[in-house]
Amino acid sequence: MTPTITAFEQSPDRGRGLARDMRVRWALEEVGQPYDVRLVSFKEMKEPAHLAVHPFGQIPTYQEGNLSLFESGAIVFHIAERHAGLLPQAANARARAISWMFSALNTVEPPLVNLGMATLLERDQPWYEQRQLLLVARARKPLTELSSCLGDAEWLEGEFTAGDLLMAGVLFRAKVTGILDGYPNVSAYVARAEARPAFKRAFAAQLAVFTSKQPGG
Ligand code: GTB
Repeated sequence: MTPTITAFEQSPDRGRGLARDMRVRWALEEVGQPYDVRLVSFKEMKEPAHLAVHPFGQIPTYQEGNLSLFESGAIVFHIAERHAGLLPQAANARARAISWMFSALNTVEPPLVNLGMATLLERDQPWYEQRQLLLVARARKPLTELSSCLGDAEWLEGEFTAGDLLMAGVLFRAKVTGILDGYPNVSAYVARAEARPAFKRAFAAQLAVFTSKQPGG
């Protein structure tokens, strides 16, 4: 059965792949699973029909038959469990890949999101510069640790896994802040991820949504 995911009808990122449907699209592309997309407006996201699928009224969601999922990490995990290619067969390697999935979302992403939001929304505040110092330091800590852990390796656990997909997905979103510039090996890791054909297909698909909504698109 073809799953249906949800994405912004009009993404505020103007097709830059920063919304979290990107990582779900990418996972589906990696495993070769075709999917449908239901586009939702901000208004629709807060209405009962969508809240029945996503308790927090957000995208992305994933529906397949009578299964409805929310949270991009849980969706990517589900895809990785149901298809070959994103989680190693060997139990220990699989468990480590899952650790990287959680660390991407629990350890690395939150301080990067906090920094990004502050840069976007708090510039006019008198305490902006002082808080930025703190937020940058908090965001750099896990990046520094990740950088030393990654070293010159291609991927975090030998082969590409769902851990890399989420980690690189999180880091890809943070690139716009410039914070990766101090970490050449992490930047190269993200570039390798972006060069994957599945990433490119996912990126093109979400960009096509934005382009189609433009005059003449
Ligand atoms: N923890 C959830 C998950 O991982 O699935 C978080 C989901 C989430 O943040 N969804 C956002 C959403 O639905 C879209 S991705 N927001 C609407 C709302 O909460 O009402 C976050 C996002 C939004 C916009 C940009 N942008 O414009 O650049 C980038 C990312």
